[in-house]
Amino acid sequence: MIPTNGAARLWAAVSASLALFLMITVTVTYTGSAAPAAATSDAAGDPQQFDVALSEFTIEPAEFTATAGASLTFSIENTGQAVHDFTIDSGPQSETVPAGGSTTLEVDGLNAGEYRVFCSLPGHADAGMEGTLRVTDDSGAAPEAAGHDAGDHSDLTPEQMVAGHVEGVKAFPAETAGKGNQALKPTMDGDVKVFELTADEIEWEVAPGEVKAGMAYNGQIPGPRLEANVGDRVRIVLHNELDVPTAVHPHGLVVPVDQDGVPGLTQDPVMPGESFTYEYTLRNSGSHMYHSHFDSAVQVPSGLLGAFIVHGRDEPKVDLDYTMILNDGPLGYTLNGKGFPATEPLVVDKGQKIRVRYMNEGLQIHPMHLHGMPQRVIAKDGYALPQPHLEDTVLVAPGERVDVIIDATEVGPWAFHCHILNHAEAAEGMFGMVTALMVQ
Ligand SMILES: [Cu+2]
Repeated sequence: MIPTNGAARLWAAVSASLALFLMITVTVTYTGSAAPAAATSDAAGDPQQFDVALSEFTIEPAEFTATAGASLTFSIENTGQAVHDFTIDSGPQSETVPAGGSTTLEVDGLNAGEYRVFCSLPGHADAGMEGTLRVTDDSGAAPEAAGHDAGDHSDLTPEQMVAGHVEGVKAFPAETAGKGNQALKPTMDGDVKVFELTADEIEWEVAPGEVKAGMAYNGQIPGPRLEANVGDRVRIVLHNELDVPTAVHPHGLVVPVDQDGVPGLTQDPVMPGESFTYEYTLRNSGSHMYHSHFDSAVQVPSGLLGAFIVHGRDEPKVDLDYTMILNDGPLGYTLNGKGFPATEPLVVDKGQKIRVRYMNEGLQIHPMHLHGMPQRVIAKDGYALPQPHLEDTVLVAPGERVDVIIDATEVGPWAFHCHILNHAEAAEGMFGMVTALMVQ
């Protein structure tokens, strides 16, 4: 769905004010303020080793003390549920570490000083993943601040902050390569609807110029949207072109256990180069998903996920039926695989009705807040609620699907974003889980 010219004009007219709709959260920005020094010839050159544990949202320990000029080895373990890294203010940075993973960061000869250490993933430092590395010289002289105080939340001038915000909003919706969640038309084999899914590693442009390593079904993140009707017989043929094993789990669907896609429990893993065929009859309608169930804390946030919508009887009539898949991890904070300003606006006319099917494939919760109009919550996990109710902020936990109806009664460009604000905005402007509902 591409906004019309009218919508784009409407958007441009009020773009400058949109930035003010969201509370500004500030994050620390940093510059390389202390160049690594050559190791000195004294005892300071002895190697020093530190164990570091990363989790949501702490770095343990939060304080390190080292000697100037020494070779420092940080043995880093990610004990959390999300992807993290370990970054030192002067520039050295570990590779990103998946949940349960570990890595090592070697740093040679830092100058005496106080350095901020943190996780560089958007929002993680603000959420608490930061600490201090004190590097002292032999003289025991008090270290000079080499980085920035924890309380010094931005190097940006007010004008630079405004410029960043306006630039992002002006660029919205920004063009990027690749589009996920595209409807996949099945082929028919008799009465069976056949969907072919090929899993492979890809490069994915999350936001303009921001290309990240991901995993995808049919080259798109989220994977193609599967749609069928309750009572249909479907066949899902998975081809594994990844370098690692995988499998597909039909999340939310009631299927025979041997179709549940859990390697080791219900089937063998699908090895690189192999294929696997699932076939079942759709028994329950609603907003469901399919995703990898192998090394899933890596494969799902990396992109091996998609919507599986089963249409039933008595569905509400709407003008726009919009699937919004939430994700967090190696691709950052995304809506349908893209971060603001590359997210897609929802464009409707005044008086129209929208159904949003939220699906959370990430490892974190995301409270989705729409400005201007309430959201009528009609279904949870594909099951109709006996008593629909209104909310303006709809919490979607990992694995959950929540369906809402929005009556587009108020004209204008309405901010629509995750209300964990560091999933949506930084001092430099909005990013990640932000889009807009544009009512013309
Ligand atoms: Cu969020």
